[in-house]
Amino acid sequence: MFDILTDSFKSAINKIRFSDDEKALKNALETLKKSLLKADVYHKVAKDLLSSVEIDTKRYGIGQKQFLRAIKENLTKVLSANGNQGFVFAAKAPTVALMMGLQGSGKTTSTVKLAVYLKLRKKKVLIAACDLQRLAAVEQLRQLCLQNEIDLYENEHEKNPVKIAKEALEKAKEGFYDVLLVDTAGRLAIDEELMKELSQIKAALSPFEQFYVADSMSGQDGIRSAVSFHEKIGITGVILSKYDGDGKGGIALGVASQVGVPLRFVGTGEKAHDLESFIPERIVNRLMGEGDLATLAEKTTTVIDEKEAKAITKKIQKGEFNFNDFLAQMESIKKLGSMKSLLGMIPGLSSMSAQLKDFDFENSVEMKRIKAMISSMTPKERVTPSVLNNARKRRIASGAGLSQMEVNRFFKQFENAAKMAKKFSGKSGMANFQSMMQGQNRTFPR
Ligand SMILES: Nc1nc2c(ncn2[C@@H]2O[C@H](COP(=O)(O)OP(=O)(O)O)[C@@H](O)[C@H]2O)c(=O)[nH]1
Ligand SMILES: [Mg+2]
Repeated sequence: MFDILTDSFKSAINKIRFSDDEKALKNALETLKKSLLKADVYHKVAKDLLSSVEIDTKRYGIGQKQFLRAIKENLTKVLSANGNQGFVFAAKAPTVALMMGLQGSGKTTSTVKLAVYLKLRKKKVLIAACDLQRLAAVEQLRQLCLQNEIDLYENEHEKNPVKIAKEALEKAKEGFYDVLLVDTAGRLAIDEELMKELSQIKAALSPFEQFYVADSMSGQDGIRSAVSFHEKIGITGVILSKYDGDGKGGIALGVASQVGVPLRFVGTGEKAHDLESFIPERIVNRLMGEGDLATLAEKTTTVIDEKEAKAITKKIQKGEFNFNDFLAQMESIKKLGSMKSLLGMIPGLSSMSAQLKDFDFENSVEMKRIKAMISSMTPKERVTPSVLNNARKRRIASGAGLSQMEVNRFFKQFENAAKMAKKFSGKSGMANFQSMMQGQNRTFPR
C-alpha cells in the first residue's frame, strides 16, 4: 500500500550509493523531494522532513547508512504525534469511541472494521447506531453487523441520537462490553447542527477516544476538515479510509504533523477485515522496503570495492564488460554470502530467493564449468570477447572438457547478461546491482 513512497526512498538512497560528498547528498535530497511531492505529501511536511534529514545526515557524516538513518528517524518523528497508537483501552470498561467524519467518508464501514479488529482480539464489542440522518444508515449498519456477527444497539422509536447514545452506553455497561463504538451522522460539509449534535453526544458519553474518519481520496481537504473537527470538538486520532484508492499514499505522512493527533488506522478495502493499525515505527520499516535495505547497503558497500564498482559500471555502459570483469563480479558475489539471503533483502526480488532456495552458487556445477571455460581462454579472449569465433570456441570447449554446445550456450548467456547490464546501467547503482543479479540468475538457471 505504500509502494510509491517506498520507491521514492529507494531511489533517493541510491543517489548516495558510492559517494560521500555534499553534492551526492544534495542530489539525494532533490530526488527525495520530487518523489515525496509526487506521492502527494503535503509540501510543508516534505520541506520540514527534508531539512531535518539534511541536517542529521551532515551531523552523522554523509554516507548512505547515515542518510538512511536520518530518513528513518525523521520519518518516525513526522509520523508520531502526542497520543495513543493502535487501539488503546480505557482504564475502566467499556472503552467508548466516538466515530466522526463527513458523510460518505467511511465512518460506518470503519466502525464495523474496528469492531471486527477488536473481536479478533477477543474483545466484546457493541456498536451504537446514532446516525439518524440518512434513511438507510441504520439498515446499512444492521446488515454489516449481521454479516460480521457484531452486536448492535439501535432504537427505531427514538429520534434523538443523544438519547440512543446514552441507552447504548447503559447496555454496554450492563452487558460487560469491553468496547462501545458509536457511529454518528455526517454532513456533506461541516455545519453548526452537526457540530452541536456531536458535542451533545460527547457530553453524554465522555468518550475515551474520538476518532475522525477521513477519506484518503479527499486529499488535503480531508486533512483540513479533520483540523476543524479537532478545533471544534476535539479528536484523539485519525482513521484514513479508502487508502486502497487512487491516492498516492503521501497523505498519511502529513496527518500527525498537520492535525496534531496520531494517525491510528488505515482502511485498505471495502471488506470488514481491511483495516490496519498504524504504528509509526512499524510503518517506517515498511516504507523503507520490505527487505532490509540498510543491511543490504552495509553488505554491498563493505564487500564490493567502491572504486571497482564504479569502474565496472563505466565498462558496462561502454559495452566493454568482459570475462575478467565477469569473474571479478562472481568473486564479489561469492564474498557476499549466499545469493538467496542477498536477494531476500532486495525488495521486489525476494520472490527470486525462494526459487534459489537450494541453489549453492559457489559449488554449483555451472559455476565450476564457467570457471573452467574462462581459464581456457587466452588473455586476449578474456578482454575482448568479440574475437571469439567458432574455432576458438572449439578450442575452449576441449580445454574445459565440455561439449561445444555447452560452451555456445554459455557465450549466449554472457552476451545477454552484458546486454542486460548495459541496458540498466543508465539508472542508479542499485538498479545496476539488481540487473547484475538478474543477469546472473539468467546465466545460471537451475
Ligand atoms: N475501497 C474502500 N472503500 C471504502 C473504504 N471505507 C469505506 N469504503 C466505502 O465508502 C463508502 C462510504 O462508506 P460509509 O462507511 O457508508 O461512509 P459514512 O457515510 O461515513 O458512514 C461505502 O461504499 C464503503 O464501502 C475503504 O477503506 N476502502
Ligand atoms: Mg454511515
